[in-house]
Amino acid sequence: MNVQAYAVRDEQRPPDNLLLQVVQRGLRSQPKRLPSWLFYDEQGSALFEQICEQPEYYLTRAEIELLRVHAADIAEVLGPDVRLVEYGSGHAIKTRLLLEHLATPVAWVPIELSSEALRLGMQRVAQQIPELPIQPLSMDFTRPLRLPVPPRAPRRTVLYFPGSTIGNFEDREAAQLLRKMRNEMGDNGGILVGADLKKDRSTIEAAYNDKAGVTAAFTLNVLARLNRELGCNFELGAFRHRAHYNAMAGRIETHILSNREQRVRVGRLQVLFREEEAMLVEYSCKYSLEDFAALAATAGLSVQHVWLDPAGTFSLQYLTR
Ligand code: AVJ
Repeated sequence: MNVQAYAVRDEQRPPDNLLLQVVQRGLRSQPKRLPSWLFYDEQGSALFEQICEQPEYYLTRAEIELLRVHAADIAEVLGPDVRLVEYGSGHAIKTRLLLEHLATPVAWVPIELSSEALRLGMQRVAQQIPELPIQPLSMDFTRPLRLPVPPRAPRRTVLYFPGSTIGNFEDREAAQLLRKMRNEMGDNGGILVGADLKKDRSTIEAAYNDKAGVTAAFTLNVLARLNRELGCNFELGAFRHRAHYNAMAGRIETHILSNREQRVRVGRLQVLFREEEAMLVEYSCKYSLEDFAALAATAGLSVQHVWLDPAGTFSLQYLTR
């Protein structure tokens, strides 16, 4: 494997008590909420890969289909000698569909919170393109990046942010993240970002309420994680998953509901949940093409190209200054 460092650079890892602080703050606020990056520990990342295989979760299939149809065209727009920096690389299944079409890529820089997912993704890409230098960063991509020195000068740096993960951020935070990315990509760079499109409620809600219950397990894994890492005593059977499409706001809102009144230990804090109290854990925003162009514009970016999957359910957008 052509990996720069043996140990993944563990960039500015937050102190261990940060998790407790973040969780306590979220559980003290009214209404209760938890940040959605909490989903992605090793088990959560594995559950997310399973979600992608559920018949109802159209996003991943649409994006892969999009890449199958348009990857050569996308690669032509990006040009040769690209350094590809990937935000939230996960198991990197889409990455190679893009990388295999790029002319003489300089390096792939996967950024991923779950080190196990990062390892698997790197293994997958290294197997397919053994000569490609890989410079992994194990960190939260919302934090400031210090990009590793590339093995040779790239013609441009492209930040690849697939999956519609940008939809997990409310517009203000999404714009802030895009502005950060705009700085990181440099003058000649670009952002290739996946954005799920608005469509009928039933299709969207089904994607976040699969029959097999994998999404519910993914959501409740957040509580299991807090039990594992913070010694909390969430009773998993006493909470349930709910994902509802707020058409006005254009987003899926995922909550964890308390089935009954109960108290949970979170560090030194005793947290009271009322019966049917809802705790927000995730937004997944859906966009019209106009919505997304407006969002990009607030970050000083313009949409250069938009590619859609054949069914028109999902978009991949190339943003530049
Ligand atoms: C990985 C953030 C794109 O919001 O659709 C899947 C995560 N949550 N099912 C999404 C997720 C519930 C997913 N992203």
